[in-house]
Amino acid sequence: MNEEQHSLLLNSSSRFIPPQGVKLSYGTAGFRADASLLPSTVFRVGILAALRSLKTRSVTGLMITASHNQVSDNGVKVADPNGGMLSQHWEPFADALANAPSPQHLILLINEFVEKEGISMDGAGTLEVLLGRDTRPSGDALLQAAKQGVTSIVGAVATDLGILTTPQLHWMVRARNKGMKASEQDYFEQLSSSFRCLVDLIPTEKSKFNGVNDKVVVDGANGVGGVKLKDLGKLLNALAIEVRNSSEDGGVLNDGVGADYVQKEKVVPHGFGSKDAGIRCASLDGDADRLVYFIVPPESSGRIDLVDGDKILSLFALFIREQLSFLNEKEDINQARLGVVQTAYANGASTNYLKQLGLEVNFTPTGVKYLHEKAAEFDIGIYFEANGHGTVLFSESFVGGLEARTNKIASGSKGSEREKAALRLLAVSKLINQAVGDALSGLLLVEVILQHMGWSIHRWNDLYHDLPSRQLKVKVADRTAVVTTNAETVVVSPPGLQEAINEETARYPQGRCFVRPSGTEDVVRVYAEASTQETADTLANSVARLVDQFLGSNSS
Ligand code: 16G
Ligand code: MG
Repeated sequence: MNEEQHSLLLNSSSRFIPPQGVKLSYGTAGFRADASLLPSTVFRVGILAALRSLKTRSVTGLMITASHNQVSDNGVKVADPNGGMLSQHWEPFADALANAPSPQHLILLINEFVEKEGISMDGAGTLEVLLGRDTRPSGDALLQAAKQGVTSIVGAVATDLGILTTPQLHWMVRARNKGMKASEQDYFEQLSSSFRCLVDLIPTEKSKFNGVNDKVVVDGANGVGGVKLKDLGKLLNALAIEVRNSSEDGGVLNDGVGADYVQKEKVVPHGFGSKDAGIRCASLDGDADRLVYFIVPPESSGRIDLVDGDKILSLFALFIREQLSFLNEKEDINQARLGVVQTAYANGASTNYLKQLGLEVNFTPTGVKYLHEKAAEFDIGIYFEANGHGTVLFSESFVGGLEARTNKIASGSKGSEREKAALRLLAVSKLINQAVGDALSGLLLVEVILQHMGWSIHRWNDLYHDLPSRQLKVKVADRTAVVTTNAETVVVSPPGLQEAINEETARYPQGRCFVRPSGTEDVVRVYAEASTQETADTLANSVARLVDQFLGSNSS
């Protein structure tokens, strides 16, 4: 690096000294910690995002959020030029940067890395990083730190987009690099116009949607998602959205609200209660990249019926499969490959259901980056985690084929069932966020599919019945002592643990159980499924004890 670059980095990084004794890791989805510990990390991730832009000669993104975690936490992650997660190949560099003890170490690391990667730091070309943050009070100061990191690389521009949902930022990075319109207004317009297009294509005999149920009530986790959903809702005629727990309502972010709370605790979020019995309700997480639905049963005493990511996946799969069957009726186009991707947390009943539909079901380890990568192998790949992270990916060649086909349809005419199916699939590819799972676009797709089918949330929820399950966490001395394989379903280390789990699981009808080290917390997680709630609980508890025995320390 030249003199100018060297002194720029030295000056700026000496303003951001990392806290002592804290080791940070990029983890499953970026750095997360108490916000007070993060200024130097965020500054350094700013440098990383600029270097990534330099390497790829494309726009990258940097998002400041700690998602569903408590309001005093914050976090930072990078969006790659295609709008997806940071290339995994750069994660070790992110860890090293964040933990470099001094500005001198930092510069040394950067020098080594740019040489290894063949990045020329000559200041040539346009480098740009788009910056966004959620509604956390610490977000603004951290965004300023990120800006200083980005602009420590000669020639790099930091564009502050202010408060956004995480998926909006990913969408904008992708759109910019594709040369498409990429503002927030463009995002809202693309989502709302493709939604309208799908509504217009609803078969007339099905369009008498159950009037009692024509409103969806959404819990915004007291975060950014509710605000953005209200803006989006203004552009939609065919759907009434009532938003509760929006950030401007004054509640605490993720406190007794939001998709993570609703999915894990299976209870109503604040602001919901018996008055909502039977109504279609949904919940977003703090940065609006997770979506779950729920029903408040009559006389529920706080419990809900959860309609989770697995059911959203099943609904999407059913609809897309139906459209593909229309499309493939006359065999003049190649059969499209439709694949679904789940993790071991997917309820066994959902996997059975998807297999019964004749679909190819694939499994990956937990974390969006793994599911996304797998789903991208198909013409249409649908992925969801049970916790509500997920989206639908369309290959470029498949979309190209749909475009060619729909261009032929005379304007004004909606054509045959096959042509309508092509138009619908094309609209889905525009409605659903192709960069990353997005609760807002996911919600619109769920809503329009329910209208298309003429289904209530109850009808949807009855697609299959979840097997009872239980999740526990075990605090251990060293969670990295647990090493898994086969999409986290089999423990390879410590030796003997898997055999012991197998032996225990075999004693329960429909028993299934796995353990894995968390990617975000210092614990080992246990998941168990069985034919009754009682036996699922017993299996989970027994296996938690086994983990304890093999690894030592205390379970909770
Ligand atoms: C992160 C992941 C999520 C995963 C969760 C698992 C992203 C954007 N988020 O929130 O996909 O389900 O971690 O947490 O990838 P765990 O490893 O602590 O169980
Ligand atoms: Mg999130």
